[in-house]
Formats: sequence, C-alpha cells, structure tokens
Amino acid sequence: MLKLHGTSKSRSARSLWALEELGVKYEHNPLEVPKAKSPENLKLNPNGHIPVLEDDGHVLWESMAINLYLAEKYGKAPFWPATVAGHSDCIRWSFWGMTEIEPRLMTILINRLFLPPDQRDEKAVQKATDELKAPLKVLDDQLKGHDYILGKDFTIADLNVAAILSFALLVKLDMSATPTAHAWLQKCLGREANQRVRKLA
Ligand SMILES: N[C@@H](CCC(=O)N[C@@H](CS)C(=O)NCC(=O)O)C(=O)O
Repeated sequence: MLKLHGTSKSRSARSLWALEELGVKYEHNPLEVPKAKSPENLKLNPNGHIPVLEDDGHVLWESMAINLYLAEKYGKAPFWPATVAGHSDCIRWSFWGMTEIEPRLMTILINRLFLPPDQRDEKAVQKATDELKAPLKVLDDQLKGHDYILGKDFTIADLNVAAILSFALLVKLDMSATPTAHAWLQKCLGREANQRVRKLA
C-alpha cells in the first residue's frame, strides 16, 4: 500500500499531485511541517523533512525522487515517456527545477513571507529575482511552439517543474517577460489532479 506523509501545505503537494495524476490508491498522512522532526518521522527520514513515501516497505524521501519513482513505477507513456532518452529529459528538467529555480524562489519566499518584517533582506530578494530571469527565459524558449516541456503531452517533467514554480505565484513573481512559461504554468496548475490536492489537509 502506498502512503504519503506530509500536508498539502508543503512540498508534499508535489508528490500528492503525482499520485493524483497517476490515479493510484494511496493513504495520506497530512503530517504538518512543525511535526516533520517528530521521532516517528525521523525514523522514516533522518533529515526530518516531508514528504516521505512508503511503498510496500520501500521508504523514499526527496520530493523529486519520489515523483520520478512514482512516474516510473505506476506511470505510462506519455506521462512517463517510453524511451530512456525521454526519461533523461524528465530527470534533466526535474534537476533543473531543483537547482536553477527552487533555491532562488525559496530566498524570495523566506524574505517576503516567512521571516518577521524586521529580518527580511530586500537585497537578497532583488538578487534572486534577477538570477531567475535567465532560467525562466530558458523555460519560455523551450515552451515556444510546444504545449508542454517535452512536446505535445503533459509529463512528469511538467509536473515537477510546475510544482516548483508554483512558489512564483505565491510570491507574485513578475513573469511578464516570459509569457509562454507563465501561461504554461497556469495551465499545469489548473489541472484537475492538482486542484484536488489543494483541497487536501
Ligand atoms: N529537498 C526536500 C525538501 C523537503 C523540505 O524541506 N520540506 C519542508 C516542508 S516544505 C520540511 O519538511 N520542513 C520541516 C523542517 O525542516 O523541520 C524535498 O524536496 O523533499
């Protein structure tokens, strides 16, 4: 039995979205962020983070690893492409999201929403915003003439990158210079499977 630990109000939303897209049966433990370092969760993930997936005794953490695992084990083409080259494209774009996009968006998120106002660093926000321009243009160019990142179909690459980029909407990042990427992001986040996740604890 599949079990996903982590509230939808966290990065666990990414893996819940993957589970919903795949249409598999799973149990959801909506563990809240402050409880991620509980003794029970530390036994599953020594980092004390969510999400954590359990699949018949296999315990997996790191949201992107969970999603690629779920796509490979339970997905079919085109969501999980049929070829090794297609798999490498999904891995490539997922790593790209994690390294080029997520740290910068986290800097903005922390300094715009999480820290108390007197501890916020506006210079760090500006630097991260500037640094996002080049990778967002890469995504925008990739999507020109394509419905989705790998072509005409929605894949785990779209899900992973859109899930990371959903933070951009939270911090109201100006994406007007990359309108194709912005429209694609809205389209991906508007999918029914993701809307169902928004209603979960
Ligand atoms: N790189 C990890 C990050 C996981 C992570 O930091 N999760 C946060 C919630 S969004 C967490 O568990 N925070 C609790 C803590 O650090 O105590 C992933 O993508 O799964």
